[in-house]
Amino acid sequence: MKAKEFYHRLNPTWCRGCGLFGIFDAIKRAAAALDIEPEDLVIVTGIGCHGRLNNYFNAYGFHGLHGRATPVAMGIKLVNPRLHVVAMSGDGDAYSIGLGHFVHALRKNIGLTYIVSDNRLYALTQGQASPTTDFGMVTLSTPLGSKEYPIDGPSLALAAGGTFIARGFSGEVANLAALIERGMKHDGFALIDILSPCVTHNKVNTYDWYRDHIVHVQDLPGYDPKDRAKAWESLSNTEKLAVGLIYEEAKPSFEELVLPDKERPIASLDLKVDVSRLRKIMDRFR
Ligand SMILES: Cc1ncc(C[n+]2csc(CCOP(=O)(O)OP(=O)(O)O)c2C)c(N)n1
Ligand code: SF4
Repeated sequence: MKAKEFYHRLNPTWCRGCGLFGIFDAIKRAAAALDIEPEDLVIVTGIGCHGRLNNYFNAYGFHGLHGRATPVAMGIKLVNPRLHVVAMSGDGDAYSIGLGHFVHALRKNIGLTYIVSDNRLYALTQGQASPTTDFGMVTLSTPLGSKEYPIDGPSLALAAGGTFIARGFSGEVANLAALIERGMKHDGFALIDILSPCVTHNKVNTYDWYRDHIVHVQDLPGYDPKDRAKAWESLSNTEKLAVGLIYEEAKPSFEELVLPDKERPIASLDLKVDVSRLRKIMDRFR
């Protein structure tokens, strides 16, 4: 497969220079490197600028409700675990309205690749503060500077029992594609949180700002992504944001534990439905 085979005829409408272009490119490169056929790939998105992404893929897509990318993706994965299911959110979609779903998907270790485009604000709605907005930052909804302390997706993921936790930067597409490829191969829930500039509404966290504020974990002496203590240490550094594969652990995935046969989609099982019972229930609500 070539990355271009995943291109759809529609051209992205994102602003010129948006970090979402780098993410888009990296997902396609990862899917091509894994030789995934377009019909075996599903992209599920939430609501936001990131939510346009599934429209530009030559693959299956589902544009869900705000904050609901993970539950939709979980449903798809459980019904047909042979599919590669990539869920995509913004920082608002994932860490604000979708936070409960995020934490439960993590603890279940369900086999999704979850990509969060973190531009540190709500972009589609014109730049309000989000849960990852820096303290003191002036946004459309915080004209006097945000008075809330930000939260960090990868740290939350580690606390919730995440088994694959990575952070990428949309300005480093080759590294990002390699991280996504690894995440797609992971057996269980893989979070790839991506530092991704919104060139229109966020004039603080720019490409140059990120380049000055990131550290690649593979450059840290003795870094081992299997070492939980090292992962905490790297995530605790708020001056230099840890980028790369931060933590990885082998644990059975949810679908492996709950499905009778991972290779046989639920859709193909002979699940006997008692139609008369169903009708009775429906009649009660007519
Ligand atoms: C239930 C619900 N609440 C609020 C909105 C309005 N809304 C649309 S997009 C959005 C935030 C988008 O921010 P984020 O998820 O970070 O995505 P981005 O646009 O930055 O990619 C909000 C609040 C909505 N569509 N649905
Ligand atoms: S508003 Fe920001 S996040 Fe949305 S497309 Fe433009 S640059 Fe990208």
